[in-house]
Amino acid sequence: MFDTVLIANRGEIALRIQRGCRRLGLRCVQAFSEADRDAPYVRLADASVCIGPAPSAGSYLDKDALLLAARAAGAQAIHPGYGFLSENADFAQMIEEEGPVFLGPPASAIRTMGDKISAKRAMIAAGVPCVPGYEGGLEADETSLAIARRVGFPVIVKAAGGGGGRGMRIVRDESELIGAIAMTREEAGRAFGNPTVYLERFLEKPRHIEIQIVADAHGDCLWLGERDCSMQRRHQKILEEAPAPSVPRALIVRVGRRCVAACKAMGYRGVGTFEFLHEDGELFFIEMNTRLQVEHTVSEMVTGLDLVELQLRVALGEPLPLGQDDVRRDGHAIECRINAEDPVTFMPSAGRIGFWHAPGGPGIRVDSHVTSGYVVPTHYDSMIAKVIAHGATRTEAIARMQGALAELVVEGIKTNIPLHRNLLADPDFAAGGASIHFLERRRKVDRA
Ligand code: MV4
Repeated sequence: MFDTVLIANRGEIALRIQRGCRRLGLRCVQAFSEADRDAPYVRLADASVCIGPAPSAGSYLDKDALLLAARAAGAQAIHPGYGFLSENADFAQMIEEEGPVFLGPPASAIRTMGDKISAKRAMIAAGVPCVPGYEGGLEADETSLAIARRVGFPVIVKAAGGGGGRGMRIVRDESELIGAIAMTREEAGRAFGNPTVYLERFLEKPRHIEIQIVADAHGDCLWLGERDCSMQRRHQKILEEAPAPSVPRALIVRVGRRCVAACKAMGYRGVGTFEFLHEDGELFFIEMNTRLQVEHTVSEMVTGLDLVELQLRVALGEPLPLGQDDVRRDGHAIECRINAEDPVTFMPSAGRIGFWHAPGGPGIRVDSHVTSGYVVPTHYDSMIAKVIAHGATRTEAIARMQGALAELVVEGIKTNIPLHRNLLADPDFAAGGASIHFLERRRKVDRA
């Protein structure tokens, strides 16, 4: 079916995908922009091809350039990684029509999940619990006010074409609803080319819990446990862990099975993630991510599975090599995202890394493309490494992570390592189960 994969992404995930390809004896062709020409991982691939200039619009987001590169390099499959074109239904459809294999779900599934209203409807049909709300388009009028009253204030108005924290507005008072709908519609029309907005009950202090799934092309699908991604700032996750502290196993099992049902109903294939808010002992679906995620690593550490290998195998048409009863959950894993940024102002800190030393030892994994002398380009995401610690217990995973971060050296640029060290030493973090507001509220206390 395919023996060569074009990697249409950069940085640590490009290297991670190369490793998955090598595991299966697949050739990998690394696409790179002019800013990434000298990156060490480009040389580690079997072949490489320049796809355009540094700005992503002309390279990692250029659909035609990537398809041309795949054809020129003899790649019959394209892996989009995360970000960039990974959840672009038009790109997936172009690839489906042109012949190569898109290493993601069918374009139809990306499209359904890309529209947050159709996503929620699909979930309700499959019995996945959703945040109570109204799964239809709203106008800035009295009808919407009646709908919001029925749902109950406070509510949150969300753009159907948004997601990941873009295009939403909290409404606490009835008097503000119609104006909020008008403004969100206006912004959504400009940002996503779709002014449709919907509405949900606003949850005040939830945790962000997500469930990983993988599906093959033969109608089989597995849920691979949950992750807690509540440690975030401005919708950027900083630290993730698996399993989620003090979320009842029975709840995950029940909802995990419904996620599998939803995947089967839509003919899903590949890896995917169901995002939930967790409050008052319940899980409420908000969105689905139809890609391999940054934090897939913590699920790998506790299940012992290689998610990129599975992703490639199911795309090759192989049946899933294990059953639901074979999915393990051993110990606890934590991932710290190491970003090239100022730990206080969060401004990006690009430039040359002088000395780089990656930690190691029992239970430590580092996924990173950087080396001593590597130049962090200004054009892309600031994440330069992921440090993952695994232990028999959460306490052990934290202790191992602290050891790893004590050993990690990144000279020449600013990083958020001090923030991680500080967080790992915080007794409130150690207690586990903090809400999505924890990091931002804690910073305010620090500054006071
Ligand atoms: C919510 C919510 C509270 N109630 N929906 C933000 C990102 C997008 N995926 C959905 N988001 C939220 N939706 C209801 N009904 C709070 C958030 C939210 C959030 C969710 C997950 C992780 C971080 C967040 C930070 C702020 C708000």
